Amino acid sequence: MTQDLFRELPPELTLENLVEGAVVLRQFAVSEAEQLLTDIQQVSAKAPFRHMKTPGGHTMSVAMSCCGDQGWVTDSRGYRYQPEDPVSGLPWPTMPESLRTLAMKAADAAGFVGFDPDACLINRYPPGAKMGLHQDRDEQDFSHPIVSVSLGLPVVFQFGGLKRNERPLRVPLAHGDVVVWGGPARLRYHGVLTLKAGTHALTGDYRYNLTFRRAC
Ligand code: MD6
Ligand code: FE
Repeated sequence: MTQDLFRELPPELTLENLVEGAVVLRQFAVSEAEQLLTDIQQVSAKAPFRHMKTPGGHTMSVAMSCCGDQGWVTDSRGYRYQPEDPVSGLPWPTMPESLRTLAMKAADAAGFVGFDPDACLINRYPPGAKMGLHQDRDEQDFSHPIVSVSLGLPVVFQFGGLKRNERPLRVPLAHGDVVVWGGPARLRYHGVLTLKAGTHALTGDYRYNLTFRRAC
């Protein structure tokens, strides 16, 4: 009887505060990871991963896809959100329910109740790929948080200040870890260090990162 009771309890939730407004939910997405990865494959069948070009003309080492009402793009004209995939000219694939639900649950757990993302950017990192320090500032309203889900190979996340020159924290992120940030942390600089080669049972030699945003 007691055993049955315990079996019903949700897995322990660890809230790790990085700075005010930013938390890591360790292992939050582990039990749903296989479903998420299946749904990522479905999305990428319609909106294939591609290496976009920065406005400065550099090709990104990370391959990207998107789903939801809005997708994030970069090209010679700059960074922006738009409702259609520039490769196909079609609307971005619908955000799968598994992704949307996870993002809302994570935001709730972090204290950002009522988050309703309209964009999910899917980043695929091969070994050697990295993401330099940047701010997420292409969204209309910075009162909404961002939910970031790590799947597959681990990486070191850099979490800096509101100015680029502030020395960043180094936060190791593993499969299933979720970072949520908003409020006073919303415009902090962040990035990821170079992905080390490895093999993960579910993702092979890749790391995937999902970032959920409210773009409009
Ligand atoms: C990544 N993440 O983890 C890159 N941005 O692959 C981001 O750029 C990011 O994790 C905003 C909020 C959370 C993030
Ligand atoms: Fe970012």
